[in-house]
Formats: sequence, C-alpha cells, structure tokens
Amino acid sequence: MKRKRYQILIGGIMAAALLACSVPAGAEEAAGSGSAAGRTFAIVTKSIGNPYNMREAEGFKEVIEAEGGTCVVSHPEFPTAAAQVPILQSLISQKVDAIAIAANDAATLTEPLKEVAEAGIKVCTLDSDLNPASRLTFCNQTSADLVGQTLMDAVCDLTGGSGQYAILSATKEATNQNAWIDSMKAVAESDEKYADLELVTIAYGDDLSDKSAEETKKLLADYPDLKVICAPTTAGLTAAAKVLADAGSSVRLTGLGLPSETAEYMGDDAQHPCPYMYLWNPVDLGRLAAYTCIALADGTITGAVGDTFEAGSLEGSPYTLVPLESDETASQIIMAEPFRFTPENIDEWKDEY
Ligand code: RAM
Repeated sequence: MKRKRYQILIGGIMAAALLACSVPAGAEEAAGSGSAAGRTFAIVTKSIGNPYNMREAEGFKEVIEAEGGTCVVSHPEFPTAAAQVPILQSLISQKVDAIAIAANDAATLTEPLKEVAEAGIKVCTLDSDLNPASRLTFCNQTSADLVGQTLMDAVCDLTGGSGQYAILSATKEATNQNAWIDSMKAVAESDEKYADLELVTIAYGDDLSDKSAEETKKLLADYPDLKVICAPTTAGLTAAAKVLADAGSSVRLTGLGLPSETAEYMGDDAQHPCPYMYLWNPVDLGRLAAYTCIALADGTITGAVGDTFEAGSLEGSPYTLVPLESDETASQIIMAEPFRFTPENIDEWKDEY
C-alpha cells in the first residue's frame, strides 16, 4: 500500500471534471510499442465529480498510455446505471477492445453488457462488481469480508462497545457498498462483543455531497443518542465530516475516506469528528484495471480462476485470479487490504490521493 513512488500528485480535478463524458486520449499514443499498442481501452467510472473516481481514471489512463494504447475515460453525469448505459453504447460504436467499469447497478447493466460482449469487447469490473455473467473478472480493491470486519471493529471501538450507530452509504444499488454493509451485519451477528450495538438506520447519500450532507443532518435530528456514523463511501464520509464539524457534534465518524478530502477533519474533538478511517490506493486500482484489460485483450488471461498476469510495478504483481466469495466459478483479483489513516499519518497521504 505504501508505495509513494508509484503514486502521482493529481491536480486539476475540476478541469478533468469539466471534460464530462468520453475523453479520448491523443491517438498518437496508439502508435507506441507497448503491449497495448494499436488497441483502445475504456474506463467507465461510477460518476463525475467524485475525486475517488478521478483518481481511478488517472491510474488507468497512465498505464494504458505508458503501454502504448489509446485510452477513453468516461465519467457518467450521475452515479446511476442509467447514466452508464449510453456510454456503453457509445463505446461499442467506437469499437474499443476492452472496458473496465465500476458498476452502479448490476441488474440494469445486464442487457447492455450482453451487447458489449457480442461486439467482442472484453469487460472487467473495478471497484463495484456486476453479475459474474456480465464480466470476465473483477478488480476488487479488497475483500468484502475484511472491509466488514474492519468497519464493525471501528464502530465497536468508537462507540465504546455499546449504543447507536448509523451507516451513511452511497446509492441503494451500489454492489460494493451493499457487499460491505452485508458483511458488517454478518460480523455484528457473529460475536457477543457487538451485541450492545444498535444499527439505527442505513441512509443513502448517493455519493453526492449535498444529498450526503442532508442525510447526515437528518441522522443528527432523528437520533439524538447517536454515537457513531460509519460511511463506507469517500463522498459520504467527506460530506458527513463537514456537517459534524460545522455542528460541533460529539458524534464520531469512521468509514472509507479519501485522505486528500478528509485530512482537515481528522482528530477527536468538536471540529475533528473522524478519529480514523480506512481506504486503499484508488490510483493503483485504476492501474490494476488497466493491466487487467490489456491482459484480457491480448489473450494472456480469459477471466478463469487460476489465470495469472503481470501488472508492471504494482506491488501484488504477478496477480492470480481467485474465486469470488459468492460464486466460486467466477473470478476476482484482490488488490490490497484496507489501510488505516489516523491524525498521525494523514499528512503523509493527503497529497497522494
Ligand atoms: C466512493 C465510491 C466508491 C467506493 C469508495 C470507498 O468514492 O462509492 O465506489 O469504493 O467510495
């Protein structure tokens, strides 16, 4: 995880956001001599305006272009599958070779992805998975079981072992957040030490700042005894941090947060509601998806469990495709373990991603 030499400072996020949908890289890179030469690769993120997604796309583009391919970056206008469908149709027309997609909703994307597959385009997911039949493999940032255990332990610690907590999630359909929440619930049931914790509600901020802030205010109003908010979404965690700090609230915050967005709220007093939080390197996740797409396009891997491929200087390279927890016949690639950010180490990371 701690590999600054591979991480890049990313400026101009707003400028990138203004580019909105498909942003083809210069065709000149296609003339390169790397393993992606002569091919076009696309990344479809969950939505524009979420810095996490921008970092994923940066990592993807960096690798594709370094390997001599042409890169198309597509950020849907809204974090919905409906906003991803026309992008997929456009990518079929553009005859791309492979697509990495962070799925907003598995069900809505099933039919459009059949058309993508029929067009001979290789598909992998990153960050948020699809039904296994809709993709060849999944670049999974970390195991869902580990996220559930880690976040439940954080809630237990920050509540002091008893009392009310709420989850502030992204969208209701997000397969990644839903997998993590299911895992948290399973962990909560698994051991007596969580028995005095009460999950009062799951709120959905849709990975939008304003909606996440409104949902946080509602949690504070509806649950005066609330002790902890756990936000397994970087967009939700940042919005909640600001609301709690502005209110001088004693509610503590944890979850999955982007260091650059949340550093100023880290600590344990009225203005600093987040004692610690977790994440992985989103730039590396984009890089991993790029190497996966290249390996799918050139036939190094087919998406079968047991396939292996090289991923440049990424820490886990060579990667092996392993079974999905929920369907052993389908594959995934696990990138990392959640890394804990604290007031003590956050300054090292806030300029990285
Ligand atoms: C948000 C997105 C993304 C998730 C991170 C933790 O930015 O919902 O899918 O992986 O949070």
